[in-house]
Amino acid sequence: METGLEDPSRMPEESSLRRTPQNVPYQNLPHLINADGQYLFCRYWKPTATPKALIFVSHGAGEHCGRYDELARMLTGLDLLVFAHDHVGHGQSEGGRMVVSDFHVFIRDVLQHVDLMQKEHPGLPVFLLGHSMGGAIVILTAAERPGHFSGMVLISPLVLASPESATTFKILAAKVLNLVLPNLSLGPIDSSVLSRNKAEVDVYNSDPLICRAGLKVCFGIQLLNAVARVERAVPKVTVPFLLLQGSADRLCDSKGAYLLMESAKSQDKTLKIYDGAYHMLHRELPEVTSSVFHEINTWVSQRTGAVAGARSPP
Ligand code: XP7
Repeated sequence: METGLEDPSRMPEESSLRRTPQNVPYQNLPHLINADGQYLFCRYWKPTATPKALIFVSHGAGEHCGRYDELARMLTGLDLLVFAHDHVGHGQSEGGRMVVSDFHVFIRDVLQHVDLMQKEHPGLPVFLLGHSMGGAIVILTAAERPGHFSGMVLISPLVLASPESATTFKILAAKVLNLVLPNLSLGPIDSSVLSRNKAEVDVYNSDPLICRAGLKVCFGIQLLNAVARVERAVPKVTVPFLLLQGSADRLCDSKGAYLLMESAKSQDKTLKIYDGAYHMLHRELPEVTSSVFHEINTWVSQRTGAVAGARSPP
């Protein structure tokens, strides 16, 4: 019997049924659908003038792209069109919280979003900005498309596993554990090591979109994969970059920043070390964070022909 129920034109729009982990329908939110059919929450910050360049913002583990609003607004003031999404398993995107089948999914999704934006804005140069795990994503994204990106800004990127979290023994133990207890929690990040700015630690501890649950073994394995891939990619990196690193960062050791600085083939590379600063340099003590904003502003302006310090009218 013909019921008509199989007819796709009679089906309700699928997106109207899909909701964020916070139960908001995606049809009310900017989103994209990745190659696995997962819905990713997107954000766009548009300059008032015609954009000079595009820049993708790649957030870190456990957090979400809404935390880059201030940085993004500074960049729109330089006439950049800023775009971002919450990586799979993060914020308002789908996927088990802090779970990814393979680290490359993050890179693949960034490239999908970049391709989409470049189709809408042909001819514009594209930059990448990433923090921590988001920095590893940016490095691997740039490495996958040699010559494609005009530059990358890295805020305490994940380049090497911290000596504390990844001793040879712990790596071996994690690989064995991953086979039997992939969902076992490795314990949460001690939020006091994120920043010396207590107000920023409080913001981190109270944001409902941040996943503060302990890192699962299977996600730890993907982070270790990322680190191994970054190490192999670094000698092939030619893209210009600005690298910002805190000397007292216990989550992403400054040794990683020095390795990147020494091994990358980029002609145009800049490293700035913040003495005594912790991990979230863009959310650190006011003197550090204002310098971070200033350095990014100057570096990007010089490479896009924008006027440093410019802000779009309120
Ligand atoms: C590992 C393992 C590795 C914000 C981030 C959060 C820090 C780091 C955090 C753990 C186990 C192998 C809020 C922790 C990965 C990168 C922060 C852990 C970003 N910034 N990190 O605003 O992305 O690394 F087995 Cl490599």
